[in-house]
Amino acid sequence: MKIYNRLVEMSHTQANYFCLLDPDNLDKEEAREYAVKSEENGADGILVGGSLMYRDSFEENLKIIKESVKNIPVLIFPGLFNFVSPYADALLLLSVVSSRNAQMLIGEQVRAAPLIKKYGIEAIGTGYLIIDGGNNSSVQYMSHSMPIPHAKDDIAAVHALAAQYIGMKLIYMDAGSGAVKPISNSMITQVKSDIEIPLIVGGGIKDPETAAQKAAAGADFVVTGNILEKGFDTGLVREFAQAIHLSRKK
Ligand code: 1GP
Repeated sequence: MKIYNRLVEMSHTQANYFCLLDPDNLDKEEAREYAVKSEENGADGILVGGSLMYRDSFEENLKIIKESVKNIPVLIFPGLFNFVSPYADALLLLSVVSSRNAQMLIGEQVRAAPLIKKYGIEAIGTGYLIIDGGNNSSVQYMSHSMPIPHAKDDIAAVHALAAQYIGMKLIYMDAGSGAVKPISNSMITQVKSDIEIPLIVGGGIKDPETAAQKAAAGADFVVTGNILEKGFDTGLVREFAQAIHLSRKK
């Protein structure tokens, strides 16, 4: 649990910034450039993944991303079991605990398990909560699951708690890529106050001020994805990193 211990330590030190890179949307040069620039401009880690694997570029781009960064962790953020690869520091083994779809709760993980064993990659059990972000997200559609209503902080909290009691090591609350409404500050605060494991928050975070609010509310890791796909703006990445890092002094 080498990388997991590092993530726990990071969450105790400050709020952190993760850049999500979707390998489907990048060519090789972009994968290299985005990875290098994310690290240079203050990102604390890179998530690689998405809901779909449309193009055959996942493993090649993952390898390039891993080779391009020096110190920050590269984590697989899998849509389905076929995102398992040895070319990352660890894999977030997501179970969509907000769902009642057995395939996303345990089916995909069963298919992933032999590959995880074969590659020897660190798998970090992660309770994944899909929260209504005001539009139909890809993750909601692809996982055949009903999101937790945007204003139901208590429902989110009991799902996160259940995931923790089952033994999951992280909670990832996601309003879905391109969400109209990011997860509310009050929901983040409630979930964070109930759990003892690190909390990742993403979906629809489009500006550094909002990112800082999510971190101040209790997110240990704030994720942006979409915003970087419209052309990699190094100044914006730096602003996101600074806003998140300054938001919560421990
Ligand atoms: C999606 O949480 C991530 O799974 C990031 O969302 O693309 O809206 O930043 P965005």
